Amino acid sequence: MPPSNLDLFSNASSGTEALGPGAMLLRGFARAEAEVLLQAVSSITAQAPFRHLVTPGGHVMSVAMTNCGALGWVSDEQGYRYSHHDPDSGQHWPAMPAIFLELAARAADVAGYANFKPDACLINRYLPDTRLTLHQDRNEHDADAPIVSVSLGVPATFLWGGLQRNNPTKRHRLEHGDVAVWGGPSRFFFHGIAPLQEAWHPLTQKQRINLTFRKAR
Ligand code: MD6
Ligand code: FE
Repeated sequence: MPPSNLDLFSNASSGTEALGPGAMLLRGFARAEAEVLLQAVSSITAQAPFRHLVTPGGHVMSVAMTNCGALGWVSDEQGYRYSHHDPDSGQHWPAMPAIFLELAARAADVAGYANFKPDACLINRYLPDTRLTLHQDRNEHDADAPIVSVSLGVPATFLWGGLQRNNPTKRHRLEHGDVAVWGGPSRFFFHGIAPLQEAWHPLTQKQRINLTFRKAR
């Protein structure tokens, strides 16, 4: 029997992989919508451009970030937090597009988290050599809600550890259209992105774009 998920991209995979307790990787889940998602990212960044935030320790992050939704994740010398306003413009963050909300809710549902209603979408831009060091996502008030993370463009290596920073990490390749969902027992697992390898994707050129949906309040 031919696989039912055959599509135009015969080298792209679909299906579900367990990452760990409460965490899964939905291969190719957002691939069909990728172009529309990236167009929405362009309109968001026209209002709230990508910028390099400074960590509380004074380091400039190599990942460029912006947000959409009621709340946006920000960092500066005062710490990490969620803010209703873009600190660069003083304006509210651009609204979360309906297609973002629907995709995030659908992915969460497939992974076993019903009724996910994110109020924050962090948008990350990676160029060659950009990395995100091991961290926990713990600035959200609602620890019961999962996190939904959408990968677009150039592939990346996801580093996936455990509850302690020094736990061994596994490496998972995140491809264009892959969606990771995690919560429950792995909600506070350490994770990161290895330095991005130089590559080319027709929709994003040298970039990887990541959308991370959270329920912050
Ligand atoms: C990224 N993602 O994939 C960075 N955090 O570019 C994250 O830091 C992340 O993918 C929490 C949950 C899923 C993630
Ligand atoms: Fe994270």
